[in-house]
This record gives sequence, structure tokens and C-alpha cells, in this order.
Amino acid sequence: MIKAFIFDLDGVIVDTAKYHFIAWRRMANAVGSDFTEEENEKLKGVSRMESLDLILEWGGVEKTVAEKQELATQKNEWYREYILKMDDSEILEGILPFLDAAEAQGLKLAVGSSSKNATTILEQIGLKDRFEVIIDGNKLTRSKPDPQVFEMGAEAMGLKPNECVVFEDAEKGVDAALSGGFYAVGVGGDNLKHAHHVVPDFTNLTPNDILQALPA
Ligand code: B16
Ligand code: MG
Repeated sequence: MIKAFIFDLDGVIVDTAKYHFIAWRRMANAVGSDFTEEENEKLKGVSRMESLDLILEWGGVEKTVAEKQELATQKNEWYREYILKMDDSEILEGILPFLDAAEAQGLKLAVGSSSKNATTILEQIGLKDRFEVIIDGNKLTRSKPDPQVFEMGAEAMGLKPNECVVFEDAEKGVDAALSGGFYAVGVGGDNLKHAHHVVPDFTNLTPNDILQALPA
């Protein structure tokens, strides 16, 4: 029986990929390289340091460990300039009624995000107190597709993976949910077809639509 919904943050509740793109592109340009929107798509759900490694590799740029740390810090400062301006108008369509309905049905709500900025973003958009559990990148030692983020979320709620549905916009996030034994709902793209169910977004979506679409 499903007892909780665990939401990825970036790409499910808000669209921060556009801010990550601007900040990463600025960083790539600063080291004499560039970065495309197509490449940005591949970084969804990927941790900050792994994203940096990929961008440097794609640009053929080599840096020392200390230089990489500086670049990641600088990118995060640029990124935070954008997220500190966010407000509740950036909550994606359909999320608020979906959370209300899920709560009214007695489902527990959690966030499972790779982002170290997840709590800041949830505070900015006024949703921090809507979730019983928030697992963010600061608590993780392993990145998606490892299921650690969702396992920690389920454990903190006292639930088993097969009692939780994970909502994810990233292929690696769906992989993480499936490998941990969670129900996985893909939100958006064509690359999420391996999830138990896929929705385009949360517009007019109800918790019962999800519960009925999952395999028994
Ligand atoms: P930060 P999610 C992920 O969040 C993003 O999808 C990914 O693009 C980003 O690199 C990662 O967080 C780390 O973010 O630099 O803020 O720690 O989708 O797992 O909520
Ligand atoms: Mg995401």
C-alpha cells in the first residue's frame, strides 16, 4: 500500500535547470570553453562536482582538484544569485493542488534532491514546511542513480521503498528509484519510459490518477 510521495525538486517542483544552465555556461566561458542547452539536459539529477567534471571533459579543459573546487564554488555563487530571487510564482503548475490532495488523503510528503541548495529553494518558494522529510545533496555520499537519496527519505518516514512513489524528471533519478525498489513516476521527457508511469506534468493530476496507474 502506498503511504508516501517523494518528490525530486529541480525539474519536478520548480524549473531551476534554466538557472543551472546560465551559471554553468558562465563558468564554461570563464575557462575558455562553452556549454550547450543539450549538454545541460544531461546534467539533470547529477551532483555539482560530477556536473563540473563532465563540462570540463566536454570542453577538453583540464583543471587541478583545487581549481575545480574554486570553479564549483564560483558557479554556485552565480547560481544562488538566481535562486535567491525565486518566489512562489515559480512553483510548477498543478503542484500545489496535488500536494493538498495528497495530504488530505493522508499520504506523507517528502523531497529527495541531489541539490545542496534544495532547502534554500524550498524556503524561497514557501514550501519548506509542506514536507515531513527533506533529503538534499548535503546529506548524500552517493549520487543518483544510486538510490541513497530516496532510501534515506523512506527510512526517515519509517517506510519501506515499496510504500513510496518517487516523482522524477531525470533519467538517472528514475534509475535510482527503480534500483531502490520504489515506484517511479517520470515527469516530462521521452527518456523516462522505464518508469512505472509517466506524466507530462502535474496539471490537473490527482493522487488517485497516480495510484490507479501503478502496477499492483
Ligand atoms: P547543486 P534534483 C539536481 O537537483 C539538479 O537536477 C542538477 O542539475 C544539479 O547539478 C544537482 O541538483 C546539484 O545541485 O549544485 O544545487 O547542489 O533534480 O536532484 O532536485
Ligand atoms: Mg530533477
